[in-house]
Amino acid sequence: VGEEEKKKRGELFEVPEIKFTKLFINGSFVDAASGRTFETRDPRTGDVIATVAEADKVDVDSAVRAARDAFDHGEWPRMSGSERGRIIARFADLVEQHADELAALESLDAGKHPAITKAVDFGNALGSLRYFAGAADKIHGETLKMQAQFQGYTLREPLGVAGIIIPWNFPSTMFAIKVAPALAAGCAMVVKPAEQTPLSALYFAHLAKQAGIPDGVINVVPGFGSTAGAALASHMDVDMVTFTGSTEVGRLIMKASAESNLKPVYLELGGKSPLIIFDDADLDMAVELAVSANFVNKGEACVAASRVYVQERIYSRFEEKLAERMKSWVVGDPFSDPRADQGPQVDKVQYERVLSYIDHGKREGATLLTGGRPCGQKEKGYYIEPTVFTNVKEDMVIAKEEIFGPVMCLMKFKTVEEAIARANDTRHGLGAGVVTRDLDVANRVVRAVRAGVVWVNCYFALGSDCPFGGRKMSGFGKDEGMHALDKYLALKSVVTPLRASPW
Ligand code: TXE
Repeated sequence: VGEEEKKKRGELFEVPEIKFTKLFINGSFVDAASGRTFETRDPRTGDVIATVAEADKVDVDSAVRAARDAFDHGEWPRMSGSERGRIIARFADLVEQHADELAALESLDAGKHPAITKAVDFGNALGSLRYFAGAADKIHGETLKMQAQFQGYTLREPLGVAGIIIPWNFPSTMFAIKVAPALAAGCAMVVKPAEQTPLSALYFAHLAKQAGIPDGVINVVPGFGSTAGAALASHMDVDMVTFTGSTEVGRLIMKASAESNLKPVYLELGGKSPLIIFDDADLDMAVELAVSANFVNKGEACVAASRVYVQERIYSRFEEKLAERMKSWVVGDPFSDPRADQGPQVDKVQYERVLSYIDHGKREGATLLTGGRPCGQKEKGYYIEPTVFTNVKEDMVIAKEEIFGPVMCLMKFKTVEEAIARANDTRHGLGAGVVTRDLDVANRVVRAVRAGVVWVNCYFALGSDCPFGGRKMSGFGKDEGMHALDKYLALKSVVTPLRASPW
């Protein structure tokens, strides 16, 4: 099949032109006040893709001022919900019209596969924009009966200026699942994309303006965490912060809130999610789930099931099948090889971090079933072989800490009780999976496991109406679903006296 045919089939994407590299403040693309820029790199080669304006505290101040003004005096929070919904839906249509270009841009910046990015990342982003477009006119309070002489009602009002700090693993999805409910609620916002992947958020900002979202409602300030991110988290005029990223930075954000204006913060942090496979499972399906739950998006997924527990009786057969399956898993350049299942890690820091975990696993005495080495092409790019460790002990670092790369830890268990206890023996609580044909066993695990989402005979199944967010040190607060709106709304109780009634 020729290149033209592949393009038509959506299998080949062109490397896109970079159009937006400045900060987006109050409806305009502007340079940083300091004039400084930073480089964003192509993980396939390590080469510079573009230099991007670098926001620091001064620029964050300007962006917050613009958002404050749009919220305090602008039309967005005062508009009817249905009008806001109409504009958000238009924004979604524009994103859809530019999905090929956006998917290619995102893939270039983050080392993803453009066809998968278009289907999955943008599928989720569009789903979320459209879901919250539909929710914008369905935000209402309750009537309160109260006591004999009083009655009351609640108003759910837009909270104000939202600070949105997002990571680099699913930049577009993260942007949409936080920006869409904030828009529906009537908030104004400042978005700080990750320094590794600033490009798609800037493109989104341009489309938001075209869709008719008023100036100042969405501001985007690419820059580093310790400067731009920290300035947003500690800003006195920011009314809430929603953050997805590392546990360490989650802690810093709570601290910044405590030491500034006590703004509510919502944190979606790392995980070390268990996938429990019982001995009655469909073995082929179980292998496929374990593979996708660990190696999709090169393992850069907060809900990756990096602890796979397999019941004793099927353990060796599972191991054999898994090793066989991995032979056909392709690591390669997602732009030139449409068959590539796995691209490069997002940057050099993550690449080295994942490799150091792999070394740790080897030193701690775990056995390599597959992978375990870097596999860059011509010594370039941040590629790592999909790696499966067996003989993993619960107290090994690789079984405890989030690796955030293509590394699976395989472990054996005997009973349901043991599986549940080991699954819960972690500081994290983001996702969990159970594979079995026995409904009673599935239900026992579902009820007992402490996680934000539990998948039965599937994994990674998410959707715009499915609340997503963790427990324990995986954070708190939900993205997606109607609950997500609560983060961006203030609940006000209103009480009025009841005059003596004639009957
Ligand atoms: O995350 P950071 P990093 C985990 C994963 C990964 C590790 C480190 O284990 O290996 O974290 O990744 C901004 N104040 N996850 O270092 O630093 C930063 O600029 C305010 C899991 O890249 O947490 C970026 O926009 N903001 C995770 C965002 O925080 C700050 C996804 C995330 O970066 C800041 C990513 C500060 N002081 C990493 N410091 C998930 N839950 O999916 C940084 N930032």
